[in-house]
Amino acid sequence: MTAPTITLQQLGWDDAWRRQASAYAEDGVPGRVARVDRGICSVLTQEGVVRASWGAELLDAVGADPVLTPCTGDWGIVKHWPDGPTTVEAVLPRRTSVVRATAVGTSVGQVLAANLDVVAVVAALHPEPNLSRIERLLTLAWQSGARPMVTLTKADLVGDADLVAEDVRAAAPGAEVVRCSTVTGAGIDFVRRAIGPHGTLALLGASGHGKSSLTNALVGAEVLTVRAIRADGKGRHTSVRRELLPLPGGGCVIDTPGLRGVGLQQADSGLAAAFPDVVALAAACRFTDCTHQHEPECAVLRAVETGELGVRRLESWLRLQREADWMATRSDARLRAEQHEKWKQLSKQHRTPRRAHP
Ligand SMILES: Nc1nc2c(ncn2[C@@H]2O[C@H](COP(=O)(O)OP(=O)(O)O)[C@@H](O)[C@H]2O)c(=O)[nH]1
Ligand SMILES: [Mg+2]
Ligand SMILES: [Zn+2]
Repeated sequence: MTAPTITLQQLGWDDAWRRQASAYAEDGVPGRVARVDRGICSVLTQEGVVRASWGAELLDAVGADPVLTPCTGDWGIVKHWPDGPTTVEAVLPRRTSVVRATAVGTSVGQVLAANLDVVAVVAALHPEPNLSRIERLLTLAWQSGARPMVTLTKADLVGDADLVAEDVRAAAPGAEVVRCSTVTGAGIDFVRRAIGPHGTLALLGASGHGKSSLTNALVGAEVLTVRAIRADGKGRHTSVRRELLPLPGGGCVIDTPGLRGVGLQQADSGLAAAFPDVVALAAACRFTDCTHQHEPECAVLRAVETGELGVRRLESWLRLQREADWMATRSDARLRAEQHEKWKQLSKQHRTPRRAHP
């Protein structure tokens, strides 16, 4: 369903990427990963879409660090081998990426999408959006390095969209908040302009909030199945694949379906950017290690008392902060375990069998 005349530039290819690519396989061609299914990538190249498995060097790199697993939005070098197969030989270093914590018990992150210019948190206006959930996703969006945005969907379903949008703005300082509707078309042009002719937009949000509908509106065609629940509750069509879709006129959009829980991975800079109001207040606390829960002369608690800072927002920040701290401890623990393992290997090597002395 890809238009035949898409150029790499329309997908975001530029001189800086070209320079980086020149360091890799000369007989390869650049391409952008549109989707990944069980180790096979669909890559958009100058010649169209190619299906590629992973090259030997890439497999080694992934073995050493799973974060290097190719993902939607990556730029890679694709090679056609004379004997048939097509492989991704290398993935160019990501400029930005949305990373979430994977299953409990590991501290390895999962890259949801790479090389994004804008990351939009998608939340429906009806039923009323969950502000703390928006703050969590915004933390991820800020941490990605891309420009965060909030798209409030289904604006046609509510009469007080303005009021709700104001509440969301207070929970999203520094991010653009846009009301849109795929029914009336409101806000779609605004999102389209934010992407620009070479940009990439990723959509983050729970299922049912209108990500696929928004994607279809941007693409101008039914490229994704919009969830339809039959009266008997069966027959849901929800894709679970992350997919990069080129837009008419340039730029692309990545839908990230199937996000239930979104745990934070590394989130220091993301949290600071998502909560600049709390960070500024915290700087005025008496104790530098203030936990903002019971300490005297706590500027954050004082702001809650005066109504300058909402209790909900403070609790949301404390919760995310605790989670990020916990993840940081876990990754420290992983580092220590890895170092211990290396040390064991080394000492094994040096423990050469000694000849028994008589
Ligand atoms: N009224 C209205 N319904 C919408 C809008 N956008 C999406 N929907 C509906 O919300 C449901 C979920 O939409 P979908 O795009 O599949 O959400 P996704 O799970 O986030 O991809 C579907 O029934 C859509 O028809 C909108 O702007 N207005
Ligand atoms: Mg969907
Ligand atoms: Zn404090």
